[in-house]
Amino acid sequence: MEQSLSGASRRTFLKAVGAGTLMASVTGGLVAGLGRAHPASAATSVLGLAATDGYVIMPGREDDPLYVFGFIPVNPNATINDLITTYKGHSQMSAPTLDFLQNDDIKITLTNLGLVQRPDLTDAHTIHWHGFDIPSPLNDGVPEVSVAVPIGKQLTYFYRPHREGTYMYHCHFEDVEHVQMGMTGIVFVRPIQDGTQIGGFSKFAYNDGDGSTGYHRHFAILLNEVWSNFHDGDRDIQESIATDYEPQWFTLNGRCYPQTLQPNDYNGENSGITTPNPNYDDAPDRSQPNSSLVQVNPGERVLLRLANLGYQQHAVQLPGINLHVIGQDASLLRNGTVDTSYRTNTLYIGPGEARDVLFDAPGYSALRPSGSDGRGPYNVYYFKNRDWRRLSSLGAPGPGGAPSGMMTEVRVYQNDLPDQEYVSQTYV
Ligand SMILES: [Cu+2]
Repeated sequence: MEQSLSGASRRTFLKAVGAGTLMASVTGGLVAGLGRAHPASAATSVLGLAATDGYVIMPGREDDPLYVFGFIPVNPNATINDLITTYKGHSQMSAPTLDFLQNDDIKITLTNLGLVQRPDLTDAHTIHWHGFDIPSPLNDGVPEVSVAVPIGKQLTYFYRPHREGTYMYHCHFEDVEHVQMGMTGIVFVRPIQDGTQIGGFSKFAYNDGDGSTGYHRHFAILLNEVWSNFHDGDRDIQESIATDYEPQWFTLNGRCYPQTLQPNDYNGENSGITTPNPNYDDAPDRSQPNSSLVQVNPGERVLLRLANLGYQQHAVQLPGINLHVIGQDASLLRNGTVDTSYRTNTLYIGPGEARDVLFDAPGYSALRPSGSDGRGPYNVYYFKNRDWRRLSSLGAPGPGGAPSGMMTEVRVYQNDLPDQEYVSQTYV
């Protein structure tokens, strides 16, 4: 019997993507494994991702969208035929942010839909959780030592992450190509300490025991570069030489400023995750659905979950606000009892690296509103690359001229924002 792409199922996925909702029964307790005790699963998350191609908009390429590969969220129970009919050629960049709780059972069914633009290219795809130090090889997504998913096939990956922190995921099949083509996203694991009250917080980046990694709001931001040669070459059946890498665009969550400020568009309705649109299409704002806008209340503690899946190091700054780096590559910066976290105004983050960064939002100054949006007046602080060349696109000038590139805004509002229901929630 065929199963349809029901809205309810898609909603279930999107809840896990954005809201981190626990979706199954709680069992708790400990189970003894083979000679080693592991915590039992707290809950089970069942997700679907589909791999296919599509197009995105970059500055200067508004009339000539850029060819990409990517992961899109789909109903994990839908048939392969239904998924191909609905989603083939409708990819997105960047991939959905995945939010899980430590020790959850996680099942992600990956379906390879094939490529519309390149039917001759019969590449398989995988899901690789980058930075997990104790993966099971079968579920690690490295095709040379495991399996990959051919066109028209599905594979369900299984995980039970025992270590909290911010990671990233990407396709590992012909990875230099597929990663650059857009098959990249952030995955993070919330600590089991979440939900307890420590130091005035109930949400934490790590199991710190003292509340030092507590936060009020968190935002997942994927840093990347985009090199047109690779994308145009794949579109036109031309080989690209990776050592010639010279990216034109520098992106946050697959967008250049000021597109980074546009709200999340998980569902085509600009309304977060509540009304999923089964007719997911490749309109520009939907093929780049992940906002980087950071909206906060005065005095709140904010966690930035940063990952870099480009091929170059980046130095980012948030002028006017001190950055407190408390996590690096999914590890709490604490050596025994020694606090190795650090405060900086310039954060360096290399390819394949992740950082967890806390900052305290300043107060709101009514004397100097920077702007106003649907939430009222705000003061703005710029989260941006330090290199002016990465604040431009195709040679166009950066801020002050034609702002572009790797930049977004932290908006501190005069009026109260409601509590965050899921990571990177935008309020319009
Ligand atoms: Cu791939």
